[in-house]
Amino acid sequence: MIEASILSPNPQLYGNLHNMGHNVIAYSHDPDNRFLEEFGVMGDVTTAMRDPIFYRWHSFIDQIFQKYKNILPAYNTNTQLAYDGITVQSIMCQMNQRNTPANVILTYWQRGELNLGAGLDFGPQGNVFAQFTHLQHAPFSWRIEVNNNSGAPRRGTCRIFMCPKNDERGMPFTFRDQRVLMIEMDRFAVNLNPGKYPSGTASLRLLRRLVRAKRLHRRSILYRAIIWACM
Ligand SMILES: [Cu+2]
Repeated sequence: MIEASILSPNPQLYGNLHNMGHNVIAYSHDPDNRFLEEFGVMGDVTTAMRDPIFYRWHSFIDQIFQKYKNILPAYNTNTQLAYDGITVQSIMCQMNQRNTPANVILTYWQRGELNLGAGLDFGPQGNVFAQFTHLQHAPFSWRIEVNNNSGAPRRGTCRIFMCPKNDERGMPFTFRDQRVLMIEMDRFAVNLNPGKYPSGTASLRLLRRLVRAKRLHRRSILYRAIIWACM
């Protein structure tokens, strides 16, 4: 099994490829634990991204899914992907300031400071501050015009993805290549009353959801699998 969780049946038989890869790498310096070494950063979801092999391992897991999906028949866009009576008229994003152009978002570098004191188990006790520079973006909203022609209230899940249109030579991507480069920007449930109306959502919603999930994960290892699957 590639993405096992505590709910998976017969774990001894089906295994747990993604998570076991983390564990094997995390114990590669002391495989049979004869030196009683602690596990490396790949063994914990809060630190795994600090090891460069994290990205190689996740790419490998993604490729297994993509190889499998490539052998499946294409979805039928009428019967499997459409939502009867619901049509999206338009979608755009706009920064949360007056007179800003449509579909332009602003990113910039931001200096931050982090207290690493609680995460270090060597050296003197106390605060250890690290300064770092990270990518930030100006707040923006989505504006999605949706038409509900079904005559009844409907409920749906809105999922927004961002992906590059052109490759490094400026040539348009084929959809087959493009779809594996998509990043999920937001996901939320909506109630759609009959008629036509725009809906707007804050771009930070997804970030907040992830932060909440990470807090919950400390209490439940089920969330560990979910967060890893999201990364
Ligand atoms: Cu992983």
